Amino acid sequence: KSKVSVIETWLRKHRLLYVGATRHPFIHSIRDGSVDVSSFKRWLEQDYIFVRAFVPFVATVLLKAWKESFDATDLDVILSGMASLNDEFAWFNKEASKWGVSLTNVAPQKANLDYCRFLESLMSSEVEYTVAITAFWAIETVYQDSFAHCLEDGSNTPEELRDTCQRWGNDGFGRYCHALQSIAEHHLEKASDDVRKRTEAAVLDVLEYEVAFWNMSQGDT
Ligand code: HMH
Repeated sequence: KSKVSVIETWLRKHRLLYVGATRHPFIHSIRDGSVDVSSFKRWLEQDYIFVRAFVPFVATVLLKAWKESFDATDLDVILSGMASLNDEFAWFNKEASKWGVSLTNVAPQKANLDYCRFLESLMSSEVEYTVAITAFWAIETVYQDSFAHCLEDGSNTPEELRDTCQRWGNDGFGRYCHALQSIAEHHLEKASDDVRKRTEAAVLDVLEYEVAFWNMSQGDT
């Protein structure tokens, strides 16, 4: 008999919130081509700031994997994620010049500051590896699921936005998210009820911060 995974159970239980984070009106507007250019530019500027804060978070996940996991593949998968963040900065700079956006001196908006502060709380050495790696999976998966939706058959994503959607919506990024999910699931299976509860709460926090981030991009902060 096949047992439903911990993560699958949570995704079913919190379906509405997950759909809210991955099928947001901003994503729909990209997919149907009605996206407002100023919203897209705001998203680009703000996401650059977020990704700058995401790097040290991923570094702490890597550190915890090294200390707490006996499986060497954890480290490999997280390291590959860090390597792609390096490419991502080159991409942000290229994309910013394409849209005539300057990435220096952008003021982070409230939803972004709140999300970055949450990331910072997860960087604490008190936060267990299971909590951190699962939050990491959730953060990456929201973008993967959202942007892959904009590339599906029947989507009407404008040509100039396809590069952005490809960045997170491509199959390789999808496989990477699945690898993160397997790692997270493996640790959740072994975790205490207390750690599991706190991990579930962190995943819900991620989903809520992601919704607020999309809202901010559309200008309704
Ligand atoms: C807000 N969530 C946000 N930005 C991102 N770049 C990702 C997730 C994926 O890395």
